[in-house]
Amino acid sequence: MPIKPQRVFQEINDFFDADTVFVTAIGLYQIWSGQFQEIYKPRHYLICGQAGPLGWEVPACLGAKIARPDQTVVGIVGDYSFRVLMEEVAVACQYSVPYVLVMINNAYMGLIRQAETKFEMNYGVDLSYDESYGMDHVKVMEGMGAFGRRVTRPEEIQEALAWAVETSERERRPALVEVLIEREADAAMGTSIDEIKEPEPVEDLEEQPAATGEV
Ligand SMILES: Cc1ncc(C[n+]2csc(CCOP(=O)(O)OP(=O)(O)O)c2C)c(N)n1
Ligand SMILES: [Mg+2]
Repeated sequence: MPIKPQRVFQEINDFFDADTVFVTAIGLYQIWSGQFQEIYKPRHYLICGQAGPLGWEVPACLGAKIARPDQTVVGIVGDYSFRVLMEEVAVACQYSVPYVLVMINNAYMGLIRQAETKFEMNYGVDLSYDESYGMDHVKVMEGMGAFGRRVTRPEEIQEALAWAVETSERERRPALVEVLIEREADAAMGTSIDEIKEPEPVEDLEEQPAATGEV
């Protein structure tokens, strides 16, 4: 506690089978998804590509489920990406299209926050909330006729995923599992493979030779 993003994806890998179709768009949540998620079959990992249209996964889940009605469709969303096209959940309710959303909620536009650290800034990226302000994503889902559950403890994740799959299929509507994660977790990334920075020590990784920059 707070939950590390790695833990969420470990639970996702453990829970969903090889026939699950995953959809994701753009943000730290999507970079972690690309790094940590196990995908077994072609055309089972649907991404929006380099354009990075935030929020794309919410309507894309609709299309994926209509194309593959017998398979579980899971959208991996950020707290902000969800808000960009969340009204599409109401469309899924209207046309009885069930899917699961797993929200990686860091209460930040995390990708932008991480980029700002280079300039020692933390400006205009905060999405924090408490009882008196901010967005309650579970209530937003319920307000559109869908379902949601918030998870703050790692041991609750599996049960919440099972609840979301079962509820969404039974009720023919989307269900959200919102996981509150460590707010300022960074993703290991770089513009080329020898520039990747690990934000935290990697215990089981041997000391790597210094990058030479040669290709
Ligand atoms: C339509 C659109 N607006 C803005 C952006 C720029 N952008 C990329 S990621 C991001 C923040 C994403 O925040 P969140 O969904 O919470 O994901 P996190 O990085 O926190 O995991 C923004 C604003 C974009 N890619 N597309
Ligand atoms: Mg976020």
